[in-house]
Amino acid sequence: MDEIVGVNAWYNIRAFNADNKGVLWEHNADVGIDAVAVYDATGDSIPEVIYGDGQWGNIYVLRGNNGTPLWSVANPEHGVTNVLIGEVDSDASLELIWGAGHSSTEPDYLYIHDIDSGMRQWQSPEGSEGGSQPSVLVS
Ligand SMILES: [Ca+2]
Ligand SMILES: [Ca+2]
Ligand SMILES: [Ca+2]
Repeated sequence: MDEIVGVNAWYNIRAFNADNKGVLWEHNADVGIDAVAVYDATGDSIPEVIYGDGQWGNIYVLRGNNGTPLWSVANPEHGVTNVLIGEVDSDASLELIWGAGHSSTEPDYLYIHDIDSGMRQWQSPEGSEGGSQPSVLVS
């Protein structure tokens, strides 16, 4: 069964059944939603829904088939520019990557979090402030 994930103006994520357009599940955010993406975060080929709070808060991972929260990571900066999950360092563990700080006057950062260890693996150095948003390429 295919699913469609939609974000409803800031506070609400809904997943729809792509066949009959019925609502599969719904998730209400606490602080507002800045970025949403769909990736497999657990390595089982079943997609999860990833979203980031609109202000200081967390990145959350929800089960794609029923919206159950799996885990979250604290975001040390303001807002989430974008979020993705990929294997970026060939260590056989997936990474969660997000950009933050774009919506504040403080510097912007790019964070890489190792999912298996639950530890932050990398953060972009100070001084990356500027108009351009961070970008990542994952092959
Ligand atoms: Ca999965
Ligand atoms: Ca990795
Ligand atoms: Ca890693």
